[in-house]
Amino acid sequence: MITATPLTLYTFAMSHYSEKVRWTLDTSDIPYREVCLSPAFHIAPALRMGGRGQTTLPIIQADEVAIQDSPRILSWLQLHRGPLAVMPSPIDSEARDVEKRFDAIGKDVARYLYAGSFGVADDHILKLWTDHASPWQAAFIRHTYPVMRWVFKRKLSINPPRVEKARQRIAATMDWLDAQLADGRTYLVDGTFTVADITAASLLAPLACPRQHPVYGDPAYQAGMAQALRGWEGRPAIAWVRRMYDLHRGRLKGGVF
Ligand SMILES: N[C@@H](CCC(=O)N[C@@H](CS)C(=O)NCC(=O)O)C(=O)O
Repeated sequence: MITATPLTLYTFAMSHYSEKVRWTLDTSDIPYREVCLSPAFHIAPALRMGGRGQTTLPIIQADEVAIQDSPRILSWLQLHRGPLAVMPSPIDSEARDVEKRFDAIGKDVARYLYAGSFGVADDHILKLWTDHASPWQAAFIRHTYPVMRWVFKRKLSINPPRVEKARQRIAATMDWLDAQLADGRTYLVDGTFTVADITAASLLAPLACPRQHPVYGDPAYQAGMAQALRGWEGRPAIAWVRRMYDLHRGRLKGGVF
């Protein structure tokens, strides 16, 4: 591995796309520090660093370079900190196809989780949204929560037809995963742990609640999100996510600032 500038990873603590990049960095022993941002306060830095008119996290930064969007981050890591053991070569491989398949349900997972939790677990959502905020940011979020919730619901299209569609899309992707696992395999591609496994496990982790994850493993999260978590338990896909965490996810290594 090339010795290079330390990386800074900008995340939301509860973001599954952030977890995908965090896990790739941890498992590849790439040093980084993590900066957890809070909703609303991520917008200006994300627009500025990303430079693509997008407000999403994760973003990774090294010196003057900032990369937004998890697949682009993985490609950048492969090029500048690779070759990574979890990144097959050539880059356009089956593993990256699996990555795309699970990236595609990320918004559905978020939509489905929040749909069942807004109005039910508002206190817990407020806790998640303020855990990494400064005191004045936390006060702002608490004060404007009803407005932020409204904006969030519109932005994520949290309405009954879209939520039902999200449920169907998640179920179809889990069906696909269950079918892959039916032959007893441990790993999705090439019989080895790759970004395919990392992406599938990270993107489903908010529903599988692996104990290793500081947010999803918290019983308070599981209680708050109970409605969205119901119904998936017992699926091979969910057991497999927990197994990936047991096999490949030790303590999170990046220092959170
Ligand atoms: N395609 C992006 C999606 C990332 C994404 O949707 N991130 C969510 C959090 S899980 C986010 O930043 N939402 C806030 C926003 O869009 O402003 C990626 O793979 O990084």
